[in-house]
Amino acid sequence: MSPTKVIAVEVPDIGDFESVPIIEILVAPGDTVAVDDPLLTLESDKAAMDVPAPAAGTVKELRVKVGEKVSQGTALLTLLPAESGDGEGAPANDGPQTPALQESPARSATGESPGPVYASPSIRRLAREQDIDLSSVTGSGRKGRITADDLNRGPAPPQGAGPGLGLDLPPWPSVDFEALGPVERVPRSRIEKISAPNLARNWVMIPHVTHNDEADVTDLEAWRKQLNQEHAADGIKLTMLAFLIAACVATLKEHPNFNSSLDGDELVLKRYWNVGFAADTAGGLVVPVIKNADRKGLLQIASELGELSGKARAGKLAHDEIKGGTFTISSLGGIGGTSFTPIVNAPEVAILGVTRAAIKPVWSPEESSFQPRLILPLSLSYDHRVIDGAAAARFVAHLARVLCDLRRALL
Ligand code: CAO
Repeated sequence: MSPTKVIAVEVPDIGDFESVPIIEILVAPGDTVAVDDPLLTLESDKAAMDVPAPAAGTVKELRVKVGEKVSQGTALLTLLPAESGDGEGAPANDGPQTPALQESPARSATGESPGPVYASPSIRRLAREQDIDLSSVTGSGRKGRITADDLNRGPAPPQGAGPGLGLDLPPWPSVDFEALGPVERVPRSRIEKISAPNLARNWVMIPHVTHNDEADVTDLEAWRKQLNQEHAADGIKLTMLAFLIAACVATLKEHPNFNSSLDGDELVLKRYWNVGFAADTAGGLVVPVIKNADRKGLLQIASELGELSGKARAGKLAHDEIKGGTFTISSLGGIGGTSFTPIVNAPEVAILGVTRAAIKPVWSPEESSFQPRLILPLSLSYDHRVIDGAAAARFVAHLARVLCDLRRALL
């Protein structure tokens, strides 16, 4: 039996970067680690990167300190590999090990105080994106380290929370799918991992009601087509969504509670109108925001819609472009449907769902006959803590009137 050999873990290839500071050391001598467990975190000016353990074992000696600058090949620590089953301690390739780097998304400077929270920069960034206070999350990792699963579980219930405070749900069903038949396991995208817990929180925390109505958009659609012909050379396509944004802003101004947020015992009425729109991308659902939509004409809204949708599909939206919304529109009209229940995008209090417009017979008292009209279904979900049913019905009726005749938006 050969003696157990120690692995010297070095900084792997970190691209063009030199002298990158160590911002966090996640292990101490004596700690046991599994293969791929993060050992320490480096931060370049572009990204934070976790250096994972190349093998399972016990940390023997740290050779660096937090703040020290390192480059490719710098010795970081030594690792005593776990004994293998046949008693041979070391893996075949003992000697210096340069594990593949696990890149974390860029860490933005927020001045977060270190405190007792033990989490990597990538987890801190996820928490910021999901507006989760890390100090309220119980870490299940080594030494209470917070993992992505802990974030998804959400805050720990308050101490002493009894029935009525916690949800007290039975565990999620555990099924051995593979035993039942062939399956394929597909990793969830980063966007899906962020949006899923947010959607679950909003659905659970907000008492949702959805109000359905219809708008006659026959004249609007004729005007849209005419405008698109006139502006064909400009490369701007006026979509129904652009008109919906303008009409929603006009309606929100008349119904300020729909452009608000709950803040404890106060309702914050916002005097700015930033309208988000749900965009379906290969990576998942994102909501870019048209800022100050009240100050923009239809052509500018249409042009920004095109630009933000393109960026959304390319996964290139900046953080600022998905922040600050005051109301959201989710349009499935290009795909189909007659109604649905969109989930309110907290801390907003209402969201408009739009499905496919269709020609329907509408009774005309003037003509004493049914007329073919283009009817657009509208589904408004709202937070019933802030908005009551009558207010929602008035809001959507107002919106339908504006869509029927956009001149009303100027009133
Ligand atoms: N009724 C009938 N037709 C409609 C329509 C409606 N309500 N809305 C759009 N259309 C038509 C358009 O006229 C267009 O037809 P043409 O190509 O013949 O002109 C076609 O559908 C496609 O429209 P578009 O995609 O160019 O424009 P859009 O503004 O409707 O959509 C966007 C843009 C980003 C909203 C869309 O691409 C998208 O991602 N939709 C999905 C949003 C989503 O997933 N929501 C659910 C989230 S869960 O709440």
